[in-house]
Amino acid sequence: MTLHPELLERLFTTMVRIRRFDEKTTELFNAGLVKGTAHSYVGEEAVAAGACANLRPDDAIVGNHRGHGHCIAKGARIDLMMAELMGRATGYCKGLGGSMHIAALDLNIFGCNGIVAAGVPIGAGAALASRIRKSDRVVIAFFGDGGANQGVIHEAMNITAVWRLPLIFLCENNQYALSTASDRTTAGEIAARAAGYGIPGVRVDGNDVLAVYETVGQAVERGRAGQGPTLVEAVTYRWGGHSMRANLPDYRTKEEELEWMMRDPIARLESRLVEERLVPAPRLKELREQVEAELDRAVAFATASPEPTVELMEASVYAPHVRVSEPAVRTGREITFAQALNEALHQEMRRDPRVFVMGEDVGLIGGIFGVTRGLREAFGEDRVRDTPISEATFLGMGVGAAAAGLRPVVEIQIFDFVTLTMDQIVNQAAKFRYMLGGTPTVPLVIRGPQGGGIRLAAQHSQSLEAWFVHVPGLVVIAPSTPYDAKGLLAAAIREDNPVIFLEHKVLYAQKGPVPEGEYAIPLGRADIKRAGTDVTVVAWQAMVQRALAAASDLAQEGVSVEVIDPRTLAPLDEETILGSVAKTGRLVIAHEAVKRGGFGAEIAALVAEKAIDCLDAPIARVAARHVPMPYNDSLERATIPTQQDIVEAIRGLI
Ligand SMILES: Cc1ncc(C[n+]2csc(CCOP(=O)(O)OP(=O)(O)O)c2C)c(N)n1
Ligand SMILES: [Mg+2]
Repeated sequence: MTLHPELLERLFTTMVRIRRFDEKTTELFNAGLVKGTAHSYVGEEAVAAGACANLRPDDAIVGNHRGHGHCIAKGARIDLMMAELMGRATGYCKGLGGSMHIAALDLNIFGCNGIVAAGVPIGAGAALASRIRKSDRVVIAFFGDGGANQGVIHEAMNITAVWRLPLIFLCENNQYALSTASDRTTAGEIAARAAGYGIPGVRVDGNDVLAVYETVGQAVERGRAGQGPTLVEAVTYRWGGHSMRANLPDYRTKEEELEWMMRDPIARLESRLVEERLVPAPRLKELREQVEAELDRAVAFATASPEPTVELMEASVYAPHVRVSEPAVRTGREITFAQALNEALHQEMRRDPRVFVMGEDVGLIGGIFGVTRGLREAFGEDRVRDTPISEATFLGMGVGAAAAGLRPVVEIQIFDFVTLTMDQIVNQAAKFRYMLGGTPTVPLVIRGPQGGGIRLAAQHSQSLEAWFVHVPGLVVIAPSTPYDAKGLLAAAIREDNPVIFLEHKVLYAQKGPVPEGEYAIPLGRADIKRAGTDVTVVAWQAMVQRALAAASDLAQEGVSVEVIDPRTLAPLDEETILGSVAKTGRLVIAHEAVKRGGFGAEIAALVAEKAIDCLDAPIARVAARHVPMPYNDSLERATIPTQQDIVEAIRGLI
């Protein structure tokens, strides 16, 4: 290895910058200027400094909670970092993220993370984006020895090995996860786990910056050459406590701490540089002084910076919604709901080369309900990817690929499996833009079938929309007709926010008129499926048809029912619902999900808050019984609301 003085100075300066930044952060935390918590990287500087010295500006990293060093080593400005730690509007995340969420997409820092190991799938997604774009960019994903025991790391090693993605798994083994020593939780050697996935796994002295530099350098070369991922385990030690906040009983001995402080990575490099006359001592002193001055400026900048406003905060949750308009003509051939979705996917993949599809069995067979049929033949395997059964990870890869500028459409084969992906949806996708100060976009569509009616029992039949509308940052779409399905899926793919796109299994085979050409339907625009004057029924997905059938029945008795399909639940077209209730004075809400805590409660509350004076009768909700979906068919029929249930609810109000 040739050691240019310039590289040696850079490694030295980076480590000193990291150390001094975190020493200063501890001081500021104790003084009450840095709040919440922060995790010091002191003692581990050689890992990030050595690893990131191999990267180009267009390469990416993802960090974890102990991420200051990762960001600094990748080139983050310490004044903007310090401002973030003080919660200021000038910080990297405008004070919305704090220590655990620092990111800078312009530097290809895809974010530190408050959820242990969650950044790794995101890093794998950035590596996938690199592959799809046919670039030689690589990604380093940092995680700890504790993080190494998360399932997503194993899933990610598998999928990146199969797809030969340019990801370096960089485990910083500081031998503890919070208070728990790694030998109490971890079987075998972490680096050895790579062998199970057929990829190189290397253990390196994490306090030797040159060893880290060289080892990661080889992994980077492998990644650039298209040879796939590498796992590097860098053994190191944090000098301080787990976090600046944690004030915990002792769990390490003083002797052990002192022993590791003797292996100080900065002192080690410094003495080698001086002894081997690689960099003169006065030059190192000068570099230290430069860091000190830079740090003083950073603290002064942060202290003088303004606090973020409530307006900034509220404007940071969603990117502006896609701007499209409802087509003038809704007529066309009769095709099924599944075919309509399929047309939208073909249309959008043709329109925009950034769109790609991944999920279980979506490629070769075109999905178990046929929604992605023909896409692989039309667009190739690079853009239509059959994944392993690793929902958490391939969904997280969707988040990473979306943040990297692609537009992934991820299929959840049956929507009940979304439970396995909740961290990536709720903590990552939904909050990515916000935590990063309201600028990045996450154009990710998460689609799949929910609902019952085909005897698939309790784990394949739930209606889960209420979970997602509760989370700021998500768009939730739930179409009921083939026409809506095509136009809304097109809009979802063009949308810059993460979208939960719920399809109903029993609707897949239903036919309806669908225009042949390209079109997209605006989000947050309800559709009046039938106009009426006596009672408003708000229903979505499979309940729309039942509500329409109930309306026809009641029309024969002279009762005029208006059926409103919100089509998108978040954003919700409140105006159309309130306008209708103002006209009819009566409201029934029908959904297939269980009643308690269902989205119907939200609509009822909306009308109670904003239009109670218009109501001539109590609000009625028609929803599933409070049971998991049974297998037995007559019990399933007894669980899901029927046309008759809706008729009776309406009759009860008039
Ligand atoms: C999923 C999850 N579980 C638990 C925590 C709480 N927690 C934060 S850091 C940490 C220890 C992590 O250990 P390790 O991955 O080794 O990283 P280190 O702190 O040692 O750098 C724990 C338990 C969390 N933030 N996320
Ligand atoms: Mg650890």
